[in-house]
Amino acid sequence: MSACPERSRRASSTEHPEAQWKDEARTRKQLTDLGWNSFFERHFAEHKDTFIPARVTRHLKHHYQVCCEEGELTAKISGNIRHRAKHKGMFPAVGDWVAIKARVEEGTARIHAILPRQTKFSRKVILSATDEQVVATNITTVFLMTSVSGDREFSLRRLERYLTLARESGAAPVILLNKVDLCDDPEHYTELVRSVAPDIPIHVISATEKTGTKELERYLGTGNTVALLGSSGVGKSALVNALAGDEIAPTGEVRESDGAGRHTTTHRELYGLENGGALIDTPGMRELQMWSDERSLLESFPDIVELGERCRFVNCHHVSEPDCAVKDAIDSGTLDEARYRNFLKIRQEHDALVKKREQIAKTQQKIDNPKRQTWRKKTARRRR
Ligand SMILES: Nc1nc2c(ncn2[C@@H]2O[C@H](COP(=O)(O)OP(=O)(O)O)[C@@H](O)[C@H]2O)c(=O)[nH]1
Ligand SMILES: [Mg+2]
Ligand SMILES: [Zn+2]
Repeated sequence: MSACPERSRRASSTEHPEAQWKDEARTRKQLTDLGWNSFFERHFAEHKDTFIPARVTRHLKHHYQVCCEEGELTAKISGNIRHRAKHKGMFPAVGDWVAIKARVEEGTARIHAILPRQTKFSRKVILSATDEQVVATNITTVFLMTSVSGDREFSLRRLERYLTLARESGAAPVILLNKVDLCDDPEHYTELVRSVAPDIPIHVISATEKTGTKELERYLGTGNTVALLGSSGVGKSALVNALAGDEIAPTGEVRESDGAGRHTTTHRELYGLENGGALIDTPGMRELQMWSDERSLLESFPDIVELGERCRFVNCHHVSEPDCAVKDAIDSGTLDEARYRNFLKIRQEHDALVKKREQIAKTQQKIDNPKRQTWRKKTARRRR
């Protein structure tokens, strides 16, 4: 199944004006179903005379798949985008609305511009301290999925990380506890999750049995884009299929040996739904690292922030300072030590990233301001 709800390319209807009008109304609805709105319409105005709008549904190694009113096309980026891109985040990502030039007969297109993103979910690129990888854009809701089939697939710490990133994205997070059919005590897991995310909606579901999935429809529908995130094997693709009512996403059998799912989803993909709205399926992100600002970090740990207000020092790091309310809470058992350690770890990553960014900014400043540098060189010489 293709990402476009309307799979076939639009047949030519130019010979019949009335038919064309109907066609246009339908295709416009198609784009709206897929998330097109007045925000994008406004930003598309400058491209309107030359290009048509499309949404990126897949990102493969050397090309993109886009969905437009002409159907689904294979697209490449223009030299202009390539040359102007200063970092990875400036390339198109799944979920982006783009301005394209279409060659419908060939089934191809060229992407000439990326419209501003309403929201974006990103993570740090492994091995690159400052480059961000944009996982999905223009999403309204993030389904953070975990499985309750056993402790191996369930991790509160991982959930905290995903939550921090989700908050940063601008989309609303929703937590899904999947595989309830394999769980004796779902209430136990719900309580655990509620303790770290008291303000986030939690749904207990089974993607394969379709229990609890009906309630998820409220997050879908015309104009909405939901991204599914979570470790490999928790059932993201199975949920795509349950919500689409069709086997559109490949799912993996769980390995007998360690209970982990095979990596059947190898790339991110956006699926348009029959009743409007879109779902973005993603592969598991094994080494999820942080790309976030401090605000979202603190929002994910409101209990620690609150405790921190009672520390003796305003700038207490909650590590070795005297009269630290956070350390006291750990000693008295009111704050979970594992949660505290996770907080420290995420904060450390965050601090390292900030440092690295500052260094790069400094270097960039020197490059941008060569005059000052010559002056510096001169003064250095004079000193000698
Ligand atoms: N028993 C049970 N198995 C599930 C459920 N959801 C997914 N699975 C199975 O878990 C495995 C991994 O699912 P998949 O959707 O590929 O996970 P993904 O990697 O997150 O996309 C597959 O064998 C699914 O059939 C569920 O609610 N109950
Ligand atoms: Mg999958
Ligand atoms: Zn403290």
